[in-house]
Amino acid sequence: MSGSKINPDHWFIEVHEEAKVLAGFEIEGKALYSKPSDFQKVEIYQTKNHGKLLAHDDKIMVTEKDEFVYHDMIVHVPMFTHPKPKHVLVIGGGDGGTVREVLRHPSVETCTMVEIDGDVVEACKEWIPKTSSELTNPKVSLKIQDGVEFVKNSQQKFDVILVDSSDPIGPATPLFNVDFYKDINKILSDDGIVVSQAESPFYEMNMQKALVKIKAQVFDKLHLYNYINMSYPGCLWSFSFASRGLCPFKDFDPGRVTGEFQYYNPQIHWGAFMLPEFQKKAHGDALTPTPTPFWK
Ligand code: SPD
Repeated sequence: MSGSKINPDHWFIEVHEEAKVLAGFEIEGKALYSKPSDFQKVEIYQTKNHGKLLAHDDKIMVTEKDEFVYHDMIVHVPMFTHPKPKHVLVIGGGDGGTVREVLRHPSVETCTMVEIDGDVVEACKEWIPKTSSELTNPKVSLKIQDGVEFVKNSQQKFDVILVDSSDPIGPATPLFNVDFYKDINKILSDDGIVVSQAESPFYEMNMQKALVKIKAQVFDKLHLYNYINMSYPGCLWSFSFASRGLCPFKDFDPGRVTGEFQYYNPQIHWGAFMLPEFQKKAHGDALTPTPTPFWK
């Protein structure tokens, strides 16, 4: 493959302007879906080797081939830490992959998904059933509305809240704000957990630090954990885990992990929280310390 000529018309390319790197996928034909919604440009392509690809404003959100990594990690880490998550809130996540994984946990009674952009949901229902198939499940209450407004006004309490946002540009910008997390804290049950998409430690460290600073002001416990996303620039990406008390190590019982996953397992659950030195240093003491390793 090296040295082959690329015809840009046959590729979907996400350029990271600052880092001067790109992520690219060879595509078949024209876009399956391409429309400016009220909030952003929404596109779906058929790639040659990664299944369908969803992009918002030229940023890759999911590809069918590796979406399982992102969705396993945003969902199963908190859901297997919480002893019995019954009520789950997903903010964003219009492709449906997060909801799909939430519903694999039998303790779940309700899953509320609040997505600002109804066009993303409709496009994914039509073109990406692999992620959107569970959006019509009777346990799901799908609300097309602003997640910021929803958390401000909701009277309901949630055991696990998953902020499955796009990058902090366009409609997701207010989801990277301290007031949003203060409102989230008000609707979190006493043993609740909040996990948020926390960007790339390689190329978006400033955004990651800003998010950590915000969540540290609101929550007692705050960790970052990493996952490998082959479709996003830089490949190493993070989620942040915050809670009023539940700990992803002490309160995690590997014996509760049942079901077959393509990425998640109890070893990954632990290992994902072991951060590389550059990332630990960047966050200093803003994060809750991880346990002493077993070899000390
Ligand atoms: N640059 C991509 C940031 C993460 C986007 N969220 C993906 C949504 C998957 N449900």
